[in-house]
Amino acid sequence: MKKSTSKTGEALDPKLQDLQRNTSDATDQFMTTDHGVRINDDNNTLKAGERGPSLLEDFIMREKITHFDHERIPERIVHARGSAAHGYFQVYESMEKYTKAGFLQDPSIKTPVFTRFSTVAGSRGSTDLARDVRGFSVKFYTQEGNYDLVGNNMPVFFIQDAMKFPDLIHAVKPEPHHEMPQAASAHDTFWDFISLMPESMHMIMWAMSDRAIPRSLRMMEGFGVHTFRFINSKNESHFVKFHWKPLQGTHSVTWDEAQKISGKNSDFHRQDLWEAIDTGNFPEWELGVQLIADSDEFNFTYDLLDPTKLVPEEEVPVTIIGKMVLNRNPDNFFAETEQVAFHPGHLVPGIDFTNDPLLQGRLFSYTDTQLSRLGSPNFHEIPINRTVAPMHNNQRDGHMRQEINTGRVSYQPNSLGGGCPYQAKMKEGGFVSFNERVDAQKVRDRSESFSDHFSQATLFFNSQTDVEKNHIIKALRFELGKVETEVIRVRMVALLNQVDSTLAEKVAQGLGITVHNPEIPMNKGVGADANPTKYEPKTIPQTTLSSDALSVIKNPTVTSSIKTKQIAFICADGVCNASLVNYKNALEKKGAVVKIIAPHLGFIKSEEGKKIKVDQSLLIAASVLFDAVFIPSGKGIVDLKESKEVAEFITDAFKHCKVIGGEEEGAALIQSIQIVKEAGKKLDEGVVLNKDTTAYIKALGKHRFWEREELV
Ligand code: HDD
Repeated sequence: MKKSTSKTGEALDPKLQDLQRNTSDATDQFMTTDHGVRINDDNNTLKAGERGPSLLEDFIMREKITHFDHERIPERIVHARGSAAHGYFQVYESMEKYTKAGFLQDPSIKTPVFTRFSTVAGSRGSTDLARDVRGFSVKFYTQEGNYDLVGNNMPVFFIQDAMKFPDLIHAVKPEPHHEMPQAASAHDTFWDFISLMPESMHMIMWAMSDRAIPRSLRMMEGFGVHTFRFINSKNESHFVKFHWKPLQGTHSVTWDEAQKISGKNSDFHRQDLWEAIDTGNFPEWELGVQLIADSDEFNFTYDLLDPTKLVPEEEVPVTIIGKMVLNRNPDNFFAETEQVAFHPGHLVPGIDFTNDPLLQGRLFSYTDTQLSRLGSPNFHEIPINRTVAPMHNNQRDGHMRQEINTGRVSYQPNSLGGGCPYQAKMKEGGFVSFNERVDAQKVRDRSESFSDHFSQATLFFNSQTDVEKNHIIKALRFELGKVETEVIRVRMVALLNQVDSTLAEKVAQGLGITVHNPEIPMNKGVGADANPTKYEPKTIPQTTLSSDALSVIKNPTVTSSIKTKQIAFICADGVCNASLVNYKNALEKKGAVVKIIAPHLGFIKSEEGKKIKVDQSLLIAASVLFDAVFIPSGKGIVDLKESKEVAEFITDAFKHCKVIGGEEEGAALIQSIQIVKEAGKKLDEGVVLNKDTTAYIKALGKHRFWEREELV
C-alpha cells in the first residue's frame, strides 16, 4: 500500500490515507498476472504455431480477457452522471447546545469528506449541462462513523411520499419504447406525470429556473431537503434544515448556452471542478442550519415533514456553522467516484430522522440499491466507503469479503468471546434513536397538512427578478413545446394557473393555447380513479409574499470575486502585445484564467515581433465555454473582421449578457458586429470598450448584464 500525500491539498490523516487510498503504482515494477506471476509477452496469445489456432491453456490471455469482460457494473438508477472530490469539513464553533455529533464540537478538528455532485436523469456518459436537479452528497468520515448528507441543489422535492419515486423516475427517464430522449425532462411521459401531480408544482418552479443549469458545480447551493433532528447530550431535539452556501457565489448559465455547451464540451462541469482543484483554487461551501425548537413544530403554515416545502430564511434565519473545502481530486474515477455509496441512513449520534415519508422511504432504498449496483453486502469494505472509526460486529461472509475475522464467535450474546464486541451505552457513544412518541393507527394516506401544493410555488415565482421569471416562462415553453400530446400541455397550463395567472398566460401564449381549465387536474378521469388520497389539493388565494434568498440574482451569496473566471482573449498575428499583456496580467492578478484564442494553434507574432503561444484555435473555442471575452488592440486584429467564428463568438457573448471588452482595433471589431451595432447607444456597462482594466474587472464582478436580454 502506497502512502502518498495529495498533490495540491493537505496531507491526509495517515489512518484515513491507508483506508481510503488503497492505491497501487506500477512505476519501476514488472507486469504480472493478477496472481503475481511476471508476464513475458503481453502482445501475443499462445498459439499452435505462428499462424495456428490459439491454445485454451493460455491462462494469461484468459485472465486478461475475463477481467475485461466484467469491467462494467450497473450504473446508478438515478444520479448516474457524477463528479467528486475529497476535502475536509471544519465547524466554526461548537454546536454542543444543539447536537452531540462529535464532528460538530471542536473547531480545531478537520473531518475528511468525499463529495459527489451529479445530475439525476442522465446516464453515466450524458452531458453535464442537462436541465436537471443536481445531487449534492457529502460523506463525512467522522471518528464516530460515517455521516452522509445526501441532498440536492434545490431545497424541495417533486413528491411527498417515497411510494411515488419509481413513478417519477420512470416518467423522467428516456421513454421505454425507444430510449429517448437522453438526460432531458422535455418529453411526454415526464409532463404527463407532473401534470397529474399538483404536489410537484413547487419543485417544478425550481427545476424550470436557472438553478437547473448551474455555471459550475462549485457555484451551486446545496440542501439537505428534509427536516432532520439535532439531538444534544441532554437528549433534547431541535428540528434542523441543512444548507450549503458556495463561497464562489451562486451562478447559472442561460438555456441557449447550456445547449451549446452540451455540444461543445459535455464534460464542462466535471472539467471545471477538476481544474479548479488541480490549480489550487479549492471550492468552498459554508454549512448553514435552520434550527427550530421541538415545541415550534406546529407553528408554521406548512408541515415541517413535507419535503415539497422549504422554511423561508426570513422565517428562520440560516446560521452558518462551518466550512467544507474540496482540495483533492480522486486518484481513480471508478474506485472512488463510481463506487462511493451514499445513504441518508448513515447517521452518527446527535443527528436523527423525522417522519418525512419521503425520507423514510429513502432509508430503505439506498442500501438496497448498492446490493445490485456494487453486488455485495460488503460494499462498506470498498476503500472509499470504509469508516475511519473502529468497526466490529457479527456480520460475516458474503461476496468479496475482505476482512478476515478471527476467532470462533460471530453471535451475540456469547460467553466464548467474552461477550465481545460490546454494545455501547448512550454515554459510551452508542446510537440511540430519538424517543419520539408515536401513538397512531395504521393508515395508508397523507396528512391534510400536506395538501397546499401552490403557496410556496407562488412564493418562489414571486421572489424571482423579471429576468429570472422570464427564464422560467421560456423553460416551460421549451419543455412543454417538446411535448406532443396536447392534453398534457393543457393540464400543465391549468396547474400553472394555480401558481400565478400571468405565468400561465405567458406559457400558454408560447404554446398557442389558452388557459381555460380552472379546476386542478388530478388523476381523476384518467384511467381508474387513481388517487385515493383523502385530501384534495387546496386552491389557495395567490400569495404576494416573496423571499430574496430564493432568487439567484438577488441572492446574497453572489460574490464580486473574479477568481477562476475563464476569459477568452481573441488574438491574431499582429496583435498588440502591450495591450494583451496589460489586460492579461491585471486579470490573472485577480485570479482569472486567460486563454489566448487565435485562428490557428502554435504561436502568433505580435506587432512588436513577440512570439505568443496560442491556447485554443477559433475552431475549438466558443464563447459559451468562457465567462467573458476581450480583444486587444493591434493592426493584425483588423483581419479578424472577416472571421465568421469571431462574429459568432461576440454575438453569443452579447446574447448571453457576458462582459465583452476591447481596445482600439479590438473595440472597433466588436462595434462592427451586427448585434452590437444594433444596440447602438443602449450598450450597458458590460461592454467595456477603450477603458482601463479596472472597468473591465469591475464589470466581470457582476457576472452577467441581464438587462441586455431585453435588447436581444
Ligand atoms: Fe435519491 C441516489 C438525492 C429521493 C433513491 N439520491 C441519490 C443521490 C442523491 C440523491 C444526491 C446520488 C448519490 C451519489 O452521489 O451517489 N434522493 C435525493 C434527494 C431526494 C431523493 C435529495 C429527496 C429529497 N432517492 C429519493 C427517493 C428514493 C431515492 C424517494 C427512493 C425511494 N437515490 C435513490 C437510489 C440512489 C439515489 C435509487 C441511486 C444510486 C444510489 O442511490 O446510490 O437509491
